[in-house]
Amino acid sequence: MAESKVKDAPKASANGSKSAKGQPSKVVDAKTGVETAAQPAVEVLPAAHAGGNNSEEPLATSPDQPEFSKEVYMAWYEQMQLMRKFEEKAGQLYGQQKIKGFCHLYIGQEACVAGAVSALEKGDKYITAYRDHAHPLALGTSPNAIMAELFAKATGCSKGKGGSMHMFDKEVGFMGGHGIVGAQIPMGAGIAFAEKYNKTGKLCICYMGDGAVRQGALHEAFNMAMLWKLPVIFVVENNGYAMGTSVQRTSNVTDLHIIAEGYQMPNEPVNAMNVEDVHKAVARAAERARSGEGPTFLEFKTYRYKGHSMSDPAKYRTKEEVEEYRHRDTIESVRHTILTHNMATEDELTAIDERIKGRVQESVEFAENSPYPDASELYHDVYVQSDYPYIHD
Ligand SMILES: Cc1ncc(C[n+]2csc(CCOP(=O)(O)OP(=O)(O)O)c2C)c(N)n1
Ligand SMILES: [Mg+2]
Repeated sequence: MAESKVKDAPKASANGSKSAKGQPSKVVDAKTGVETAAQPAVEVLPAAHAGGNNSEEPLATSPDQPEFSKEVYMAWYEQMQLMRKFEEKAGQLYGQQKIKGFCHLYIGQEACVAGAVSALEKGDKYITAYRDHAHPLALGTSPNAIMAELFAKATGCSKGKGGSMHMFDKEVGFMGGHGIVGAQIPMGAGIAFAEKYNKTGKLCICYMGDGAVRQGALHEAFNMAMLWKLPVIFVVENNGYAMGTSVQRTSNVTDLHIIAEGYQMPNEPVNAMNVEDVHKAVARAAERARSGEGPTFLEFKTYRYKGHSMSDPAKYRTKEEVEEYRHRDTIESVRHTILTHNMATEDELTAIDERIKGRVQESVEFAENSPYPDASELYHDVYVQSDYPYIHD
């Protein structure tokens, strides 16, 4: 078994019967006999998800006793701060028209990736939609290569031909950013099939947005993934909106994880403003996948602070709603835990912040000084098969 990215991160228990808090991780429905993941108590979330105002609630991550080691909290802090600072800079550069085309920022959703990376192993595969800068950053792709991709430069991780929505880095297990809503769902199942077929012991975690669960392909993929017990973790990042349309306006079912019930697929909601909860849920699902029990569907209840893309002024939601989520910001929560439990001092965290800002600035300089791809690149990487017979000059 390859080691976990964050070494001290606790794994789910070996027999799979208990969660990190000692709660059962599976429940059996008395009527149907169907075994599903236990539904841990998920904190009631603010307006976009529950229609309530919880602004008086404390920060998401400030337990009396930290559940994870100092190394884990520090790794989460660094990873999420890198994602945040990188994207803040990308947003600025987009405003200056140095980055063109589409650009969808992940700001606010960082825990969805950081908590998964700490729970999974090297060699596991990740696939997502077009909101895809954070995944490779957390997996270890050089920020230079990601920034260069945003600049459409030849040194980018997709050779400057993918742009913001189509980051790829096979070396770290990142199987891409995908622009067609829901397209990555059957691909995620396919990757998991390959892992099972090749007996690698690895799994695929497949992210999608709340808008994507309306795609027919999801149902076909869920059916086959359950039938063949594929090692896949499907994750819906329910950030409350698909572009400007709220979940409530598009679906009778607003607790999206229960969509999996039709396939008897274990599923659970997760408060994804809390990186610890994300880690624990992914660890439970990974254990299930690796032990041959098949897929899990996790609903990450999360929020994006910015508009859908850079061209969205986000007039469909109130400032108060955004503020409610900012109040439970995942990076601030981890920072709070680190300081409260003397894992690091303010000065040490400030030094980390400065180092990250320097790293981001370095990536901008690298991108600016890199060349654009040569015109001949147009014909490369279109098909895997180099002698594909249907390409004509
Ligand atoms: C098949 C398809 N239909 C429509 C679009 C246009 N489109 C791009 S993003 C988007 C909304 C998706 O929202 P969601 O899945 O919730 O993801 P989020 O942006 O919130 O991360 C739509 C409809 C598309 N890219 N692909
Ligand atoms: Mg959404």
